[in-house]
Amino acid sequence: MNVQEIVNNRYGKGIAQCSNEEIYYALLEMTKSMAKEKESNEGKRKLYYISAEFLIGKLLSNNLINLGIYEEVKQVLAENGKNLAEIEEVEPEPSLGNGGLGRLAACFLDSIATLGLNGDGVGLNYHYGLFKQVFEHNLQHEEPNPWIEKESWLTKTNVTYPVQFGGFTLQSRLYDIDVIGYENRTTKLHLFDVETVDESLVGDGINFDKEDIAKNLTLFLYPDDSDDKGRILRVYQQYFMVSNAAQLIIDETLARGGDLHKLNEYAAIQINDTHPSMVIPELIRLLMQRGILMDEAIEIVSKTCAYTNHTILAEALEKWPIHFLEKAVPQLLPIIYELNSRVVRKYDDKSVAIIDDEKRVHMAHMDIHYGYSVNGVAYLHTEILKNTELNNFYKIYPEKFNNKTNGITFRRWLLHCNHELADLIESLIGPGFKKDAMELEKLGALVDDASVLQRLLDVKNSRKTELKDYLAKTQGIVLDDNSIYDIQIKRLHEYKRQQMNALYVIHKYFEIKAGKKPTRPITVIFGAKAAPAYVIAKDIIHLILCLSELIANDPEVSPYLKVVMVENYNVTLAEKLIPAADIHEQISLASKEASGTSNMKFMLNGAVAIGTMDGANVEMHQFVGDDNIYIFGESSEEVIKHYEKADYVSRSYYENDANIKRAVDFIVSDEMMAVGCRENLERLYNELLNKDWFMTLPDFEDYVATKERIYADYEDRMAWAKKMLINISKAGFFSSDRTIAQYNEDIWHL
Ligand code: 26Q
Repeated sequence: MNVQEIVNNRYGKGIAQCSNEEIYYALLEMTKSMAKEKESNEGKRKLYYISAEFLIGKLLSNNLINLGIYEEVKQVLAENGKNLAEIEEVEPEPSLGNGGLGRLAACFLDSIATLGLNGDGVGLNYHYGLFKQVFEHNLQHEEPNPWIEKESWLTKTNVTYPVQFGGFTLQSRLYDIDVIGYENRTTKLHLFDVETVDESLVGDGINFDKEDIAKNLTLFLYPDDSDDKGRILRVYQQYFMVSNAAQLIIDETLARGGDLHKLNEYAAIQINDTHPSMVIPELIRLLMQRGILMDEAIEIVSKTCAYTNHTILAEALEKWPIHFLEKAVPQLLPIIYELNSRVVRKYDDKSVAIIDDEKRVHMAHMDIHYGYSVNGVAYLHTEILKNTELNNFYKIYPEKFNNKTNGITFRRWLLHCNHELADLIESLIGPGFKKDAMELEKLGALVDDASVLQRLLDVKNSRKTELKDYLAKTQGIVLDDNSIYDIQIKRLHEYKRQQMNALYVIHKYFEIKAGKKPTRPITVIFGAKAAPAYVIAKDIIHLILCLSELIANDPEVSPYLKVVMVENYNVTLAEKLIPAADIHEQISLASKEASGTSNMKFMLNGAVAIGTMDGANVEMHQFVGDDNIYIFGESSEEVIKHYEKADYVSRSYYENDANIKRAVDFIVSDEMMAVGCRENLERLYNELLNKDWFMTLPDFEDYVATKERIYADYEDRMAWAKKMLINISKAGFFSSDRTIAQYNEDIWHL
């Protein structure tokens, strides 16, 4: 059925007579029924990608593109005076993830479907997702972000399982979302929920009664990116997720005529960070319930599960106090004790034990001992895991360790978010790059063609204007599209060093005051949510918002420098910001950013990076060379040495460098106090002066010098356009199709 027919059936009128809402729901219905026709799951071994987060973003346009009917639908709507872009606005964005790890899972599902692999995602159906960020008085506040409407991408199934907790049992309900691959098949995202959840539990902001698990279990995604404020509710959520996953896997295996003694031939489980790690003891428990002896159950599960690590920050590695598990999931403890004692008997090394002296269960340790693969998410990250962070495990199991450099889906991050650029590329090298991202290399032959470079600049300019219009309309933000757009968008964390970017803004403010005006105005754009309990992260947001206000009100500086922080940064905003960027900031402290994935999205959209030798920046640098990426700062080896020797003293940088002192002091100046809160600003000032755990100050001067260089280089527009084109031409490696093909080749063997 086509749009016209569906609209007619639903509303008894024509498209032209419908509201955008009505058309949206008609398109939703049409897309869901088209997805059904394409359903297929073939092959013996099936992948289950278990993840606490799937940051899928809006689905309508992407699904239309992948079904190959985007242009046709757009045309029909236009003939009836309707604009598809406006209809897209009607769709709520599901915020089922914190950041990189969740968005990666979503890109992976797109690639799994596109490559026609036999694999599904399994996660939780959080009713309010992550919080919605609002700014008041230059501070972040959190509100619930409801996204589930009467009609949505969710399809209620009749699959339901009992999940037993200490003292009570909950009955689950499975909801499915179709994942439509590009001109290919569909796969499923399975989201489990409980029907007893009570949304009225949520009161002021995102506060709710933490006691009543039956009523609160799937209300929110735990909003913590890497600060282990481990709460028992999160244990309940995790166990609920993996017990459902394990029951589903066993059911599907048996339904396909499989033999549980050979479960590993029917299933591969990818454990996305340690959040789903309890699937290991749970699956062992369920196999034993079905008559398999413990030795064999452990062996089967160890051949089924593979673990991906996404961070080396020690504080982000999950360690659950035994008494949490005793309360929430007592039935797992005998198994976890047994898994631990087997390790302890075999290896006389406390550092590889599953349970430590403080009676905490190290989830990653369980994954490494009882899984068959451990992977990092970029070359450097995997090397650090092998040689430093997990070295004791690497010595035991060298064959388990492997690297899978992250990737992004080019459908969403080019074809969907940047039609103009995709069209330009197609006109230059044909449509082949849509299926095979490596074909972008063909652009390399055109880097000296002035007319091509001019068209590339034209596309960028039009995207900058589009962003300007969008932010004016949606957030009341006024941009100057003749300025340089310099963008940093990612979760707020000290290791990502938004504070260094803010210190640069202060530095520039002083330079402008002193008469050193930039050739062209600069717009520094931030987007970031801070975990609600992460105090310093919230102080950094406060600093940025205060700077934004202060500079906007200073007529001496505002014509040359503007600071913007977009509210409620999410996938939808990323899709508008990334195509409009001239420069992107990838300035984490070397060794701390496992990979980064926005770096790849910017590169693909023709922005140039300023960055440290960290995460996937290292591989980007290797592909594009020194002339096309701006690298600065200490190396990961140097940084790791500072930590080993504990020799970093931030105050000495402050005392010996006038620029640093001037910038840091400004945080607590009278001018700042006039727009900000003393408590927040002083706390941040003291943090930088007395601790600065992520070493902002040692990299500062190099950062400033590199920024000056990149802004100067921007003025040679043709030379800059060449850098843009080279970045795009080398982005093919970062397609998640490549990443997923490697997972399948080396780990899953589907
Ligand atoms: C841990 C304990 C308790 C509660 C929450 C958490 C928690 C939640 C989310 C810990 C970590 C996360 C998310 C981590 C994350 O997004 N990591 C990013 O993963 C990307 C995909 O691999 C990488 O590109 C980024 O470098 C990495 O920061």
